[in-house]
Amino acid sequence: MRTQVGIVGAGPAGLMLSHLLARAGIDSVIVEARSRSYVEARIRAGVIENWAADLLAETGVGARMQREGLVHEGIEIGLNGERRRIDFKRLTGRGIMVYGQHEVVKDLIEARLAAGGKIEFEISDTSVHDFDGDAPKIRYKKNGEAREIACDFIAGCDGFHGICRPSIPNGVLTEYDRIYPFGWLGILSQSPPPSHELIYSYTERGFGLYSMRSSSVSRLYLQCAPDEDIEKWPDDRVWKELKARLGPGGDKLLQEGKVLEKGVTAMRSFVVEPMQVGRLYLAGDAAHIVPPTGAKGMNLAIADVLFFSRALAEFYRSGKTALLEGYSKKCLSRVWKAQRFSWWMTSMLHLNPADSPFDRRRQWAELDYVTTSEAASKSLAENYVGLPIA
Ligand code: FAS
Ligand code: PHB
Repeated sequence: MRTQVGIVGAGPAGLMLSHLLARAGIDSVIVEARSRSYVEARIRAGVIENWAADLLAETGVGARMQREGLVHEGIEIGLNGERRRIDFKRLTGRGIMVYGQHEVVKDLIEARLAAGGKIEFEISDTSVHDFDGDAPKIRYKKNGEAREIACDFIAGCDGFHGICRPSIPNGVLTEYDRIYPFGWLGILSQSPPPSHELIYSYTERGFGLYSMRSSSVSRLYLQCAPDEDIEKWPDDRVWKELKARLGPGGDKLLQEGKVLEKGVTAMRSFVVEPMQVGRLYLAGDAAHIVPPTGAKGMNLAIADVLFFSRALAEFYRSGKTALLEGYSKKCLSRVWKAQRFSWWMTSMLHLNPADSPFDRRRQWAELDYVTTSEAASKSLAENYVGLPIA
């Protein structure tokens, strides 16, 4: 098989890249290890930055998001139960879209297949070759049959545990990594959220996040140990702790319901530099991971592939390679700002077991400052809704 751009991975990065390339008249093929039903059911991110929601809508894949998504104009930060609102609309003129990542994936898959796009699901033994030249190849197996895609470029959109980044020879990449001493225990529940906006709740018991997918489906998280044993968290214990981390009166605020999904996610900050080697370009989680406190993961993936699609469009239109050569620098400028914000939100809101009493007082002062200062809350707001996409 031959195509212009071979894409490994049908997550938000790979699917959005294929969609943007198709709109530029550039052919691509996606190879995906999992089944369509698996990737469409994988519950992950929930917040779409303002510019990304506009991009989905402007490029024709945002209709259901605009119908079913929730436009939020702020969040609340809880300080041991006292909730203080950060008014995004007043501070930045913009809001966010709350719409599950798995819904975005469904919309993109449907759009790609309807447009005749090629997505090979349930493949195995993926490998990438010859990306140091101008005729790279992707090899894989489908139903046990060996196949090969000859292409001009390979997009490594295969996430943190994919094969593209590890296929780059030793000594080329520099890795930056920070592991956090806590994780999140998350549930998806058939129950109404405690508020119509997200609550990021700091308490002396630990952090709690109260998000949602609709007015009747909640997405709720508890700070826990990074290797927390989920077996020790039956539903009633999860509900009890979620209520406690809303502060006094939390038991009246949070209604219980059927738990549809439960899982523990560890937390890390990770970046590789550069994000391109020869004709292999890394995008999304294949190149960087952020702790989810800043709701940046999926949004960074979409930004990476927007930049890559512009670079490819310039190349195929004019033969110019300036944007291709500048891909990594362009992406990393945004990635590192999102890393900073995600680290800051995570450090400000979570109880770090290594913290001293001084650290706890300093942390409280930071929360108090951010929620009462116009300048500080504006800084949080502009990062949360999404820095301008140039
Ligand atoms: P993805 O990991 O989404 O997609 C990569 C795709 O490549 C997958 O479909 C995978 O099956 C495929 N693949 C991997 N290896 C392959 C191979 N060898 N051959 C073919 N295909 C292969 N972000 C937030 O903002 N908020 C959150 O609450 C949040 N929660 C998360 C929870 C979990 C458990 C995880 C792991 C991540 C979470 N994230 C969250 C981050 C997440 O949303 C990512 O940022 C987002 O999925 C990035 O999209 P992609 O880069 O496309 O990578
Ligand atoms: C979610 O709704 O899954 C979500 C929202 C905000 C975050 C992380 C996750 O910071």
